[in-house]
Order: sequence, then structure tokens, then C-alpha cells
Amino acid sequence: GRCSVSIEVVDVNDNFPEITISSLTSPIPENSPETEVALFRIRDRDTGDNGRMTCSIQDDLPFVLKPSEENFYTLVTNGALDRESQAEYNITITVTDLGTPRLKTQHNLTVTVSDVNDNAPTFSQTTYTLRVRENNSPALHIGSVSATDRDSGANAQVTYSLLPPHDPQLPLGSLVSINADNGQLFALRSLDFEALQAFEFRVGAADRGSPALSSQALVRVLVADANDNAPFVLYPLQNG
Ligand SMILES: [Ca+2]
Ligand SMILES: [Ca+2]
Ligand SMILES: [Ca+2]
Ligand SMILES: [Ca+2]
Repeated sequence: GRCSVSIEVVDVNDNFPEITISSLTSPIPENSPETEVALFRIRDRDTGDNGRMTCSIQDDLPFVLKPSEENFYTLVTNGALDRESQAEYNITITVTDLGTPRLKTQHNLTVTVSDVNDNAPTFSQTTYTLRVRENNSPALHIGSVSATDRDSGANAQVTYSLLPPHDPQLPLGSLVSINADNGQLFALRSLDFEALQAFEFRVGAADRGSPALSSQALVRVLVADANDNAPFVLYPLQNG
């Protein structure tokens, strides 16, 4: 006799979901509107619920997943990123199938944010008041100004300069000089309290970004009196 046996193979959930990254863009520049960071495909070799998948990333990140074609997703930024707040993100893509038990596959991506020159140097004070005793030696270091820049690289490299004085009569260039690299100020010549008791000028700090950003601060120099004039004595008139 002859009999036929039909065998039905029942799927068991023995395949983990797979993730294939087809493109990744990193770094991405800060301040850009919604930007595509990665494109990937997910796949599960099982059938039915064992092969059906859900896909997610952490929800505290400024990134979202967008399904494109079937089983393809793009990872995009959820608006502009600020490098000065966070320069690197670790994103975990999690794909879970709906089988019993559920099988899960994860893939980690690191996305860095590149710098744009969006911060001007900031002076530590808006006004610096420096006191110098008159009759100082020429080239005396009379004080320093300092500015910092939150950007990175050349966008954060600060150069100092003297700005043209508001008072055109003030011979600023012969009174003081500034070290462009570190903001140190020097009196170029001996100051005389009797001739000049105070003067002020503005200093600039510019970064090396393109375009460069800059800011300014006011420097007030007070010349202190030294007792360098002999008392002028009026003798009482002698009558007689
Ligand atoms: Ca599976
Ligand atoms: Ca920024
Ligand atoms: Ca920046
Ligand atoms: Ca800058």
C-alpha cells in the first residue's frame, strides 16, 4: 500500500532581526535644519509575528526615525543641534520582533556635531579699570584683558587689538600697547599725573572664524599721583 505523509513545518522564532546601515553622515554641522544622518534596513528571516518587527531609538534624543520604503528607515535630526551644548550623541537603534519569546537586536551609532562660528568672544568684564602710578618705567605691564569663545578650533582663537579712541586728541598709540595673543596691556611711556590723570579706550577681541566675530570692552586707566613736586612754600612777607 501507499500512503502520503504531509509535513507542515511550523516556524519557531529562531532568527534575530538584522540591521544593515547603508549610509551614515557624521559629523553633521550644528545649526542645520532637519538633516538626514543615517539610512538603514531591517530584516527578520522568520514568518508571521516571528518576523514582524518594531524599530526605535532612545526618546530623549533630538533625532527621529522615519520609515521610508518597506523595512527602510532614515534617522534624521529633529531640528538644529548646538555643538556648544552637546558635541556627540550615542544613538542605539533597537529592533524587536513580535515572536514568542521576542528577539531583539541593537546597533549603536556615534554622531558628532561639527562646529560653526556662532559665538563671539566674550570679555570677562565689560569695563576694566587699571591704576598706574605716574613716573612708571616705559613698557610697564599695567594689566590684562581676557576674552573666551565657546566655539572650537580657529572659531575660538581670540586675537586682541586696540580700537580707535572716541577722543581723536588721545594719542593712544603712543600711550599703550596690547599683546594680540594674550591681552596684556603695557604703558609705552612714563605717565605724568600732572599732564594726564585718566584716559580710556576700547579693546577688541576677534576670533579666527570665517566670517570672524568680535566684541569689545572698555579700559579705563587711572594715573595715580606720586609725590614728585616739591612743596611750593609761600614765605610770609616780611614787613619792615
Ligand atoms: Ca525572528
Ligand atoms: Ca552653537
Ligand atoms: Ca559653535
Ligand atoms: Ca567664535
